[in-house]
Amino acid sequence: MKIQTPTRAPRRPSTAPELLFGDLWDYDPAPETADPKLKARYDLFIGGEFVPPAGGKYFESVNPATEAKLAELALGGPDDVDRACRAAAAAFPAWSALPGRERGKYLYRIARLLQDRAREFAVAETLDNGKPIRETRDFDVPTCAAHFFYHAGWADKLEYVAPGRRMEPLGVVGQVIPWNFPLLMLSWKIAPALCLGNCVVIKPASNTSITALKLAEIFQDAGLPPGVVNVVSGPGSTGGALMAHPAVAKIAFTGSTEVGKVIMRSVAGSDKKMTMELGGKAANIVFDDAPLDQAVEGIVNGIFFNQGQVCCAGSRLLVHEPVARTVVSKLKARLRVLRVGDPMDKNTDVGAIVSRAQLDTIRGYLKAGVDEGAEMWQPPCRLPKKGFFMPPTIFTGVTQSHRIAREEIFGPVLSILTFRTVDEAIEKANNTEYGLSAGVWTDKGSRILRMSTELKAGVVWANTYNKFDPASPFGGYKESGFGREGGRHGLLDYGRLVEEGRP
Ligand code: TAP
Repeated sequence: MKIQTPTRAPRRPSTAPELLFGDLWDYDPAPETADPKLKARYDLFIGGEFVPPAGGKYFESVNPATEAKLAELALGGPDDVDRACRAAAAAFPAWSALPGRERGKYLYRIARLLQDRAREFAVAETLDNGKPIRETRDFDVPTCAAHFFYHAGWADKLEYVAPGRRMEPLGVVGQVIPWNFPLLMLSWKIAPALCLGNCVVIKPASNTSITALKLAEIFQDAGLPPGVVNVVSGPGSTGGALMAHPAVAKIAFTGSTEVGKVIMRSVAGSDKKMTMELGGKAANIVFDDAPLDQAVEGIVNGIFFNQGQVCCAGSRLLVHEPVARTVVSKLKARLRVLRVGDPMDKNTDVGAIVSRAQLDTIRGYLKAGVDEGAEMWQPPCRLPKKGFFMPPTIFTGVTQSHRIAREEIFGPVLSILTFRTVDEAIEKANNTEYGLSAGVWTDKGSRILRMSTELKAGVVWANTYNKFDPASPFGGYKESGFGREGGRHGLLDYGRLVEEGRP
């Protein structure tokens, strides 16, 4: 009998984000073909049912890689927000009275059902957002499920969130999320809220609402009681109406610092509890004793993962002067082999920018960088004729006063600065109004300890970048926000602490 041997090399185990780039030996140009099962029209999800918006209006969701219409989404307004908040308030007494272990079963079921439909959700997320299928398949969808699993595990152990004290749910939680990780941001918000017994009204970003509404189908299939989670799609003003709604006891917002401030001003004086996950301008710091090839992979992952549309992106590279030339030259060689293009091709490293407006913003920053005297470099690459694409871009000769070194670009653009001493690296890294994350590349453990103490950043990665885990709290300093998401600390933000034996 003839024994058939596989002709292709076996696939490397792929655990994004560290394997996102340059699996050239594994090249297979076939695009992902799983059916995303999109509906032509998505209604609002209120009280456990899909319902049309009060105003009867719909808006289009567009595939940023082709500019083709994907679906029509309900344009929710203040009346819909009110309906959703009432549904959540009505569901709260029974949901919060359930024993934690019963709530945990729902979270577990949601995670399992998402795993069952993982491929479909990955394709839908890639079509809606433009991020490479490899990222949605290996990172966004599994990490979203992991957050539901993690919080399912906490639900019957809530007495250990704050030992000696009891956690009470807050009531109706109003949540607004951005477009860069639509499913993942949703899981960071909904899973801890439900775990503690709160009910949720969430507004996804208008550019990327499809997977939130698809997940509502899973909430139905999981038998989640009506009103426990409500999804209201719509523009920013709908988010504003949700944040200000009198039934909302807690606001959880992820988005830009600018909009975060608008929301804080709008609810000033109320007793709403708040968490704000806002912008960033992280320093990724490479010392001369770092393993340079590994550091270059970390730099690439830090700024080109998700086209740089990442709040904690390592958008400022601070490189030690003795190795600056070597690092820049290795980086350029690496960027020459990144694949930019069709996000549905599993070999694509850099997909589409989420919208034309965001592409224009990024282009504006490229112009500002050149106008202010920095030197721009892009690898040669052919971009698709349609869609919103931007080649990976680096700037050298950047000073701290340049806009590209100070402002959040939210695109695949790296600003490179140099330093001579550890003190100078710390001073430059902290010289920003933001404080969400940082990266340090060095062989010295003592230096890592010092840097992680002195860097004013919520997360400091050492000899790695963009590593996430549901057990690890995430959040900012300064204008990057306040409150934490993930881990035990994230749960603390979704409840009220009550001393044992007291009302
Ligand atoms: P934003 O423009 O701030 O939008 C975020 C969300 O707020 C969207 O759903 C948006 O709706 C809504 N919104 C807009 N105006 C509002 C208002 N006045 N009141 C209430 N909601 C309003 O941010 P973005 O462009 O989607 O996302 C990028 C930003 O998010 C970056 O600054 C990034 O750093 C930040 N981000 C932070 C984190 C963490 S964890 N810190 C994580 C991811 C992203 P529309 O979509 O309809 O405009």
